[in-house]
Amino acid sequence: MKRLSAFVIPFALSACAVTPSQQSGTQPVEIRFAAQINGQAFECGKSYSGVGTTKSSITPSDFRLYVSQVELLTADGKAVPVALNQDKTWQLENIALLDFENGQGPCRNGTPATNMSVRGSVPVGNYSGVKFTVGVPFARNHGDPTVSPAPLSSTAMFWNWQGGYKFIKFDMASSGQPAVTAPPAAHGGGNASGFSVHLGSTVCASASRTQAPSGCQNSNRMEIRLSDFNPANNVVVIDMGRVLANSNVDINTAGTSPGCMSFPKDADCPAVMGALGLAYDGVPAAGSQQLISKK
Ligand SMILES: [Cu+2]
Repeated sequence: MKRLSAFVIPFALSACAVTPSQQSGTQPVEIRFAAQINGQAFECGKSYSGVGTTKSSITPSDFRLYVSQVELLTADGKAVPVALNQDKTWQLENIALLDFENGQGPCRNGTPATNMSVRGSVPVGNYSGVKFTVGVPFARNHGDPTVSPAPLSSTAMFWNWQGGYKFIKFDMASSGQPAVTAPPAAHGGGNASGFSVHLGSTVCASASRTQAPSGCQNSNRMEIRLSDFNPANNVVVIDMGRVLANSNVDINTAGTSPGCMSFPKDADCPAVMGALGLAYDGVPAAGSQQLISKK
């Protein structure tokens, strides 16, 4: 009987002309992301004019971020998780790293590989929107990157056990703060020159920077929901120029991290955190987040 079944099974499969994904009732989905500065495509080392309150010219040197808990929305608003392809490079569990820098020019501290989409599958169905979080879930946010699987193995994207990962890492030089090689910030910011936007959890309760916390006062995760979004036709736009619109990127408040690295009591942060739609130093954001839209 065993020998017979070994012949029967392949025969049965070949007679049935469905693909493996149809058999399991799922369909593949790819959600594409485009990084921009005020509507222009992001490129390492390119100069962008008219940024911030001083209409500064900026030159970016890094742009990476984590997204997680990606879900598609049905017409009646139900959120259906996207099962991410576990590719051992960019996607782990429900977490994906988007990487828009290619290691060229001023992005030399980055990586040659880039990643501009999230890939996975959903149950067969009709979807009309997308929902995701910018950030790493708490349960995965305070581990050790040197022993974590990719994409949580990036030490460049990590502060320390206490703070966890940088959810967003955007670095740049500006007219007023040209790129110079400086030692990393005390907060572990890295690329400590120019004006940076590093988003992550802050005021995390643990005995020291090298111990995982029980929780964080400011989780600083961004919840994004885009309706009328069809992955086949639409792209998620991530525009740092819009986040910097009300910031003076030509100066840095003395004694604080370059730009805004989410930490409390940094005068460079209210305009940035507000544009991310996040409360800062106990003050709620005045409006909704400006970073993410669709086209
Ligand atoms: Cu890269």
